[in-house]
Amino acid sequence: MYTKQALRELGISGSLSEADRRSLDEDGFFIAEGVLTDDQCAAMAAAFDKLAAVEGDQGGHEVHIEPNAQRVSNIFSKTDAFDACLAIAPMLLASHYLLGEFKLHGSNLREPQPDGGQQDLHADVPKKFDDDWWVCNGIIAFDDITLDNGPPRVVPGSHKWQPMNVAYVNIHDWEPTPLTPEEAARVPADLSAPYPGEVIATAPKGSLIVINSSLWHGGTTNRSGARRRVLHLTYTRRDLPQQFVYRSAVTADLYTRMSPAQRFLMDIEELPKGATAMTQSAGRNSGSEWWSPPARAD
Ligand SMILES: O=C(O)CCC(=O)C(=O)O
Repeated sequence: MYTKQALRELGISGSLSEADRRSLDEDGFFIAEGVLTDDQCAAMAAAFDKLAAVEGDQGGHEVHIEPNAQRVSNIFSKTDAFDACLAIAPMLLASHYLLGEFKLHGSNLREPQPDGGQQDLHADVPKKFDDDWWVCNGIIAFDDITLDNGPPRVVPGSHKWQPMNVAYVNIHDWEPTPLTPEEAARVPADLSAPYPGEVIATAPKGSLIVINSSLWHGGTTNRSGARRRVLHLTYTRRDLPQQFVYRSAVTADLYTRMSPAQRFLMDIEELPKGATAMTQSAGRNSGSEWWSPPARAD
């Protein structure tokens, strides 16, 4: 199996629209409305609440717990309610365009809680050279994302700049190089402050916001307290590690309900030696801390 073949088997052929491709190239993001129906949004929002009620403040524990934002990870092992998100054409076509041969990277539900959700400006991943794209991030909205319920902010064009404030767990074998004076001047003194030229990304429920993960971006505060449930669905190149290793957590139900093409894209075609398609141990690919290296024992 290869990526183009998997997409074909999911009924997805052709390429990104010219406008979306241009936005992704120049701005580092685009918004596609209407990728889910209102009924699908309502069902996924209810499934979000059900998982959040079970996991509470431990939600996201397999990957990352974020104070003041409800998260849930490893969602496809827990429910089939979000399966339709795995077949959204602009998401898969954008990932193929940026990454070539790709696989699922992460699947994290996220909702900023009232007065919570503010994040420092960051890029999700490093890059070793211009246009070395590592991850494509899709924010799929089950509620309207408005100016005051914690919309994401993005800095158009910043995917072409140096990686900035990348979480330690995402750095892998990247070695930072010294910043040029021009690069150093771009780094804000206050990472939580509004950045010149930033865009607040609003979108009606059922929309997909595709972000090149090298773009400088971040969550903002949910000032109104209105619901803002989304799924962050991320894809990465096949040579890079997944954020959540589904192969080590696959359930019999997940394995059997995925088609061969979906198993390929989730990287659960070949299970570890001796494993059955039953729940394995936690799927996180590293025990290290999110923002900094683990403390040394000595
Ligand atoms: O959910 C959002 O609005 C953005 C969150 C984000 O950028 C992140 O978690 O890295």
